[in-house]
Amino acid sequence: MKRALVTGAAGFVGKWLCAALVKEGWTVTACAHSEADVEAAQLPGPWGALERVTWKTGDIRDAAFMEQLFALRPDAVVHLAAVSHVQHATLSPTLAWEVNLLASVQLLNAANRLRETGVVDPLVLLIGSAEQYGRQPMEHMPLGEHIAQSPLTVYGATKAAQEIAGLQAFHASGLRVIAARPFPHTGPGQEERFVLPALVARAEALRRSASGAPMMTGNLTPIRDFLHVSDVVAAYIALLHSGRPGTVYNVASGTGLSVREIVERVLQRTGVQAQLEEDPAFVRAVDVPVLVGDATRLSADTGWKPTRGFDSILDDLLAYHRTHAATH
Ligand code: A2R
Repeated sequence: MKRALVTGAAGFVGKWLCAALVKEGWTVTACAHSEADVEAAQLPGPWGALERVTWKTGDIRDAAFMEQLFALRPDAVVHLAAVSHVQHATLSPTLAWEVNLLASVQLLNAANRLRETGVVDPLVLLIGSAEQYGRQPMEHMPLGEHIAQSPLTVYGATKAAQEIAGLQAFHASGLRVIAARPFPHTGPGQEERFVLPALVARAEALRRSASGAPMMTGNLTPIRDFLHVSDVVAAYIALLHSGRPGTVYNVASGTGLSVREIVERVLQRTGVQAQLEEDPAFVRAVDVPVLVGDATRLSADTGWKPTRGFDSILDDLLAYHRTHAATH
């Protein structure tokens, strides 16, 4: 049985990933920021069972904590912990650089030291972001991994830097690092500060109030490529099995939808008719206009393919929102 260490395990993707790894027979050490995060993560949800996970809590910026985690000699590490929200990183850039880059460098160093013992040669899967590409012309869509990174946001820059640090460790010492660039993903359990759960909550509020009020939105023109979190987690596990160390992989559906189309589909699935109205409060000062990814490399190397279409993602979010809103 192989040992996996997952950082950021109590977060949105972490819960889905830990449950999927346990189901596959991995022994999972789940690293969370706080006890409160662990308690929240253990509430039942569609991500699956987390009873067989061993939790460790601490700050990944703390070198002693990192040593403690690597003393467990993981065969594979999936590094999810991050300041994951674009606006949060913009508002707290120093924190974002500390967590998304410096703590990752610390993790890579600890992995390297474990490798040097000759006991375990850990595989490190660094989770980056499509935001690393930044603003790209339409003719570059769908974006392949060969397109030069040009991050526009602090968040994208921290993730690009994390990837460079990871690949440098691979080139310099042979540490088995794989870098994933996931495009936007969503699903049950994602917080409502992220766009799709927020839109679903707003549409549901309109349905319940039957007020005929308009649907308030942010900028309707950006184009995004959305995946269900379960497909993203399947991609991460596929990379642990057959990804090539030293390689960067997009995790993407390859299909772009404008925010306008997305909002219209949300209203349609919710059963609400409403005018769309842009609210300056929801519009980001800096936003990447188009992000659509090409995951050919991931599919070729691992056989991965997304299984959930956009409407099925929405229906899942809606069902979760309805039961969750009813019980909270
Ligand atoms: O800060 P908290 O309590 O929300 O915990 C977050 C955790 N985290 C940390 N853990 C230990 N030490 C830190 N200094 C630290 N800072 C943050 O990482 C949270 O539980 C987790 C990230 O989960 P989410 O914010 O829910 O992100 P999500 O959507 O699961 O994304 C996973 C990865 C991230 O690297 C994203 O940047 C990427 O996928 O898209």
